[in-house]
Amino acid sequence: MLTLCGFGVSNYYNKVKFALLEKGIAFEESTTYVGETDPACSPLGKVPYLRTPQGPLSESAVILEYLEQLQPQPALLPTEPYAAAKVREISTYIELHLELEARKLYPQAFFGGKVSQDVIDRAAKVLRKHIAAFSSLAKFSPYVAGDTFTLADCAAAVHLPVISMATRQIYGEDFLQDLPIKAYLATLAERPAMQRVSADRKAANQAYQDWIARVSISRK
Ligand SMILES: N[C@@H](CCC(=O)N[C@@H](CS)C(=O)NCC(=O)O)C(=O)O
Repeated sequence: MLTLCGFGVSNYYNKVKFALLEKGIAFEESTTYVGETDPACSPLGKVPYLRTPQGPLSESAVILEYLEQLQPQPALLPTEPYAAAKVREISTYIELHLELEARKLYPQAFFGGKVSQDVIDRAAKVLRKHIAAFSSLAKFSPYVAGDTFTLADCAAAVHLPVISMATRQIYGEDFLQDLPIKAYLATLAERPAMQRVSADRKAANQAYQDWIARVSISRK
């Protein structure tokens, strides 16, 4: 049995959970917050990580590729090499060029912290450039890489809404507003796997807030 470690509010955790559910792979969940991770499983202390019968595995993109090889059907990657590479390209743009850049804003956008004006200004420039590049690749017809649901949708489903929220919060403008994100998310919301991820995320939110409160009290 596989065990997915992390917490249900994490976008990277939900990306892996979405893929597990779409593929119908049996798994257990182990709630593990940042700071409580096992260094033997996640050397950088990040979540999610997966415990497998053979050993642990970290990095969500790697985990998705593992799941695809572990159980090829239903396929979330095309078999044709170029088509598969295009799916990976879109996933990489979302995570490396959009999410990682937007993440610089999260402390202020979501966690009551402060980000310097310099970081905010620079992120705006970079995000606008990267979103334009992503827009030239993304299809939304109706899935992010074309007419078939793929691994890239597991990433897009969890990251794009957070990027919208962060830019709205910091700049007063949703930087993804020119993309058909609303219709795209509505299409994904018809999928039972997405419905489960969304419901579990809502349920996990209170436990996460309680954990944050406990941790901040114990640090005082
Ligand atoms: N590249 C990693 C990113 C995972 C990640 O950043 N997870 C966040 C939670 S959403 C985390 O663990 N943050 C704590 C940290 O970076 O130390 C992956 O794809 O798994």
